[in-house]
Amino acid sequence: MRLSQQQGIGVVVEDFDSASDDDVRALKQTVYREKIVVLKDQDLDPRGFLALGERFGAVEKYYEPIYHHPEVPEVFVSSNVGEGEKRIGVPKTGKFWHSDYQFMPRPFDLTLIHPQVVPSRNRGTFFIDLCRAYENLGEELKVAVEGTTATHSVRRYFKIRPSDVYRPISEVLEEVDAKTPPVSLPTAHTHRHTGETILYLSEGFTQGITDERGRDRPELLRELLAATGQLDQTFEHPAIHLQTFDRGDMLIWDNRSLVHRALHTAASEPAVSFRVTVYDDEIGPRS
Ligand code: 7UC
Ligand code: FE
Repeated sequence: MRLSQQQGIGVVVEDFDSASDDDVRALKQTVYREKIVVLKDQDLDPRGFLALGERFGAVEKYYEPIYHHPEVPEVFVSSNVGEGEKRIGVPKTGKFWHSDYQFMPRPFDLTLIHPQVVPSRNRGTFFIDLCRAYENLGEELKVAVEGTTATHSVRRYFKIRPSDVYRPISEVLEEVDAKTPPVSLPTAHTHRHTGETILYLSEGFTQGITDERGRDRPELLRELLAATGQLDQTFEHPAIHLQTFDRGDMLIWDNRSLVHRALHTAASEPAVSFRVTVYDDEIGPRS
């Protein structure tokens, strides 16, 4: 396994052997230390991709079937290709700051993305490190965050399914609220694998912050989102890292430390990517 540091966040990894337990362990430690790994020379079919994911922990299937790969439902498909019956997956996924399954009782530990059709321009994913964001908060904001709770929901970004056509919007929203009720976590909490403090909030999924007396603190949420860089419409905030990729790459990231946001090509060039998400219950030596 050969590592080379990237500009900003993450490392590029070459000569990784997924059959080697040592390599798998080393790679996992690298993901938690560096947050993003770009694994070169993969080219896996959906089954091979699932098998790779299973090397890192328990693969979790997405709760909404419209995203599933028809042959391997554990593979989540993001695609702007194909119409009607021929379509697989869902277009324009994740075009907002978020962490995967942030609105669920347990967000994923690791996300793996394997791009299939790579656009020639405007490709990549933006990332912000929320552990670094916590460290960089001023003393005053750190104190303000203490004892507060953040509430997360998919409500604003739940995608209407083909089967929802002609349903009353109120009924769809009731279903969303019943199936995925909002979840709450301490705004700043400890990363179970690294021991770092994460300022766990996102512009897309975090609907509010309350203080220890249960009072809503919308101005604090805004201030924190701005401090992390998530309100910067120009994407020039120094905390924002643009991760690009080529065909054959596999992106693996620490989904608890990072928020991300898809950069979808404006000129509708075809783009397809596969995703596998993992729960990692193996608590290794803290790196
Ligand atoms: O279509 C999408 O943007 C999917 C999003 C609502 N959830 C992705 C996830 O893993 O949380
Ligand atoms: Fe995502």
